[in-house]
Amino acid sequence: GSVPQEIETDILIVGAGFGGVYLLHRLRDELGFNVKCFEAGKDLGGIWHWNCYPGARVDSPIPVYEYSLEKVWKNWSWSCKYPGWQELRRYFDHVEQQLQVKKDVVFESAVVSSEWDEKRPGWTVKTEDGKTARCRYLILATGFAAKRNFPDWPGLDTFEGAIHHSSFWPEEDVDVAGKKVAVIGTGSTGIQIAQECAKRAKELTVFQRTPNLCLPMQQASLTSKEQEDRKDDYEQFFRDRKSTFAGFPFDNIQKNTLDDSSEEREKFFEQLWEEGGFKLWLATYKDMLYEKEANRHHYDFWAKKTRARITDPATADILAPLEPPHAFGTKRPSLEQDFYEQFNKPNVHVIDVNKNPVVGVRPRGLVTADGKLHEVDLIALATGFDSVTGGMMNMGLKDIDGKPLAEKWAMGTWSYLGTTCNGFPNMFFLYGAQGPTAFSNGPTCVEVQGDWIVDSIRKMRDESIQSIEATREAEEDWRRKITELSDKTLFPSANSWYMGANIPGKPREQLCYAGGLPLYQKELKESLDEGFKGFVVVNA
Ligand code: NA7
Repeated sequence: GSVPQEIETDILIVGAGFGGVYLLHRLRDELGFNVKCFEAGKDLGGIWHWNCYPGARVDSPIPVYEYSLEKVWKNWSWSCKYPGWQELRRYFDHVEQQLQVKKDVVFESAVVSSEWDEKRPGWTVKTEDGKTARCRYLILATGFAAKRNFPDWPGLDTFEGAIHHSSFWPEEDVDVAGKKVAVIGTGSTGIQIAQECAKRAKELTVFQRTPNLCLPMQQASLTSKEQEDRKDDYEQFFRDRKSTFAGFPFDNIQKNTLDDSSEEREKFFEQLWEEGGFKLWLATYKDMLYEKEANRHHYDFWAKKTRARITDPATADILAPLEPPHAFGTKRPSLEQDFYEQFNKPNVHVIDVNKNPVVGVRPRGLVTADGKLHEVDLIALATGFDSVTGGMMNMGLKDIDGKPLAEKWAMGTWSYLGTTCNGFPNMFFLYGAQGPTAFSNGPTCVEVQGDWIVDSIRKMRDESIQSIEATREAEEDWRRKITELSDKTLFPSANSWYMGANIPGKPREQLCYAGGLPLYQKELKESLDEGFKGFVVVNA
């Protein structure tokens, strides 16, 4: 049907991924609010709408990586532990069938401005194509990867082959068979693209800046029967999921790395390796992310296991060097299946762009500092995002005094609870800055934060509160907590997107809450229980 150019609604959500859809459903169907959603893409799914590059697959196993809503899980089953993007898209089709959210989502509507209107009071939000929405509450569910990062190489636009950023891959499948492919970047995305393309391309060259300390996925197919048999425990499972540090059904053990003998340690590491996924990262000794020596034991085990899979020693030195490029787990490890074995093929190469950087692009390929032209037909840019803060700073949000958020955050990030900002009354966000975002499973995190947003809005309605606005002091306190929690860990020592260090010129700071979900939920609860502690409350 036709979409009105002027929308009036109680609540406007931006983004229809995991977070946005959850909130739309709860606020509309449970609380009875009038809710609308602007979504830049053409369908539900957020990152799973955008990610259709070859090999795109989730790195958290189901049922951790799904909604806890019974209506959704009760008649859904997956084909495997770590589903690919096609299946995640089908999941969102199923979500739609169960929740009917689409009638309230306006697609292809990228938000370009948002201003506070003191008279109503509320927000006026505009989209690129001229639509306007007026709302009392504004919720940003735009995720941590809404702004792409491109290399600034001279000549990029002169390239005559195909060039695609991972999050903007063409809908129609790009066939790499018989083609020479370059993959730039080895984050989670680059690893997946390379692993997949190596099996079909004529030649594959991976341009690696930092080795990814990949963990074994241990993928497995699943039957519906197996899943149905477990469903009696799902309610408990989803409750437990919120009670661990990272929102997974496991946690680090209450032991330090050096408490065990080297034989015991080796045995334990082997077990975590066999179980696979993030276990060596998140179900290991409790001091791994805090103590250098403990961390080094993890790295050495990882390097030993990984080097054994790579036949050429020079290649092994690039992909899995003996000296750690950064402390283990201080950058996001990707999950792989047979990534390392690909480099044992004669047509698959890796180039260390730290030693030999790309200096420019020519019509037929990439030129490295040693003067070599690497001729390719397709460049896959897996160069990531202006993560966590970039998306929110890129949508024209202004505070009550008309000051852009991009200006407020130019020298560093300030929020309260990772869900609200001073100067932005009745605006909430989730899975973004200063929340548990980078250090927690997405669906768990958005439900934790989403539930708090729902509870807050319900409380405001029940108590006739017109607006809440985080105080500047509360923001300063929160920022201090973010920094203190992070400074105890080894995270600040790595050049990661967690630290804003992947984008030239971006302030170096911890962008996420490193205290774990239980402590985070305590903070959220405390603010609500103490009558919006840390907020200025205006009664209607
Ligand atoms: P990431 O994790 O930010 O990875 C981007 C990769 O691209 C990373 O290896 C970067 O190296 C590399 N990069 C970035 N710019 C360049 C240039 N100019 N030259 C060479 N290499 C470059 O993004 P992903 O999309 O893989 O993953 C994002 C998140 O999605 C991931 O963490 C999961 O949570 C899911 P660097 O490491 O900075 O040296």
